[in-house]
Amino acid sequence: MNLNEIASTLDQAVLAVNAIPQLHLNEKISLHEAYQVQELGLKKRMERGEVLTGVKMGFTSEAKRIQMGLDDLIWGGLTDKMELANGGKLDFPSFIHPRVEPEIAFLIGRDINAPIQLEEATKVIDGVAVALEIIDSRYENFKFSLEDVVADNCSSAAYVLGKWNSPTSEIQEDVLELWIDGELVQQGEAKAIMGNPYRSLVDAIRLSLKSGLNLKKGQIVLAGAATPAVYLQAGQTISCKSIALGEVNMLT
Ligand code: OOG
Ligand code: MG
Repeated sequence: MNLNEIASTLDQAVLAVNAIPQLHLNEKISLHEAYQVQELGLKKRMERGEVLTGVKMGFTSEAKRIQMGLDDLIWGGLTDKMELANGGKLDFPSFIHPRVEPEIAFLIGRDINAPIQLEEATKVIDGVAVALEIIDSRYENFKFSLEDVVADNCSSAAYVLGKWNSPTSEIQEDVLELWIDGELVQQGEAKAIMGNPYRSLVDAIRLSLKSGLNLKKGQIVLAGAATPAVYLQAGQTISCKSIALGEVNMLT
């Protein structure tokens, strides 16, 4: 298969809500090619009218790297079709085997044209919020190599944003809690994300610029989960809560 055929196969898996075998079992592609497949896949979404709303970072915490057995930072694209309103209901049948992660989101405050330093991070954002990320690998059994998951747009499927807080909110000592049906199922420190979640923002900017993607005012960055992801079932109430940032909810 050429790269566009791989992108089509993954795109079809999304549309048909049907998992496919891992690519690397049959086909070796490089990490660079995997990002090209990701871009081709995002292009197909744009051709259907979806609009890029930002980027998500993956494997930014030890907890996630251990859960998935992979060791490198990854990033993928988010679109407006993936956004669910706070308190909204996920269309569960349109996902293959969704998992949820408690996350931190940043709202980009100005058009980005150059990499930034960690000290500048709060200056380029307009807000910070708790978020829920729903990931849904297009591969059977949610198993993949690094190249596989990058080609699959890093399992991106949906996200829910909480209320934006001031960019200067004190998040360094914050703890993110994931609640399902009134039960605390995961909790992780914000600083489990690269020692400081703002490092994830700095890297999101650096990596997306390298691929020719300039984040724009109003777009978002998801910093990556501080805890392992948890499988969802239909009929649940899900929340991500933090002392500093408030909470965000969804139903399945
Ligand atoms: C890949 C996406 C990882 C995160 O927050 O680390 C991710 C996956 O685990 O399927 O979203
Ligand atoms: Mg995530």
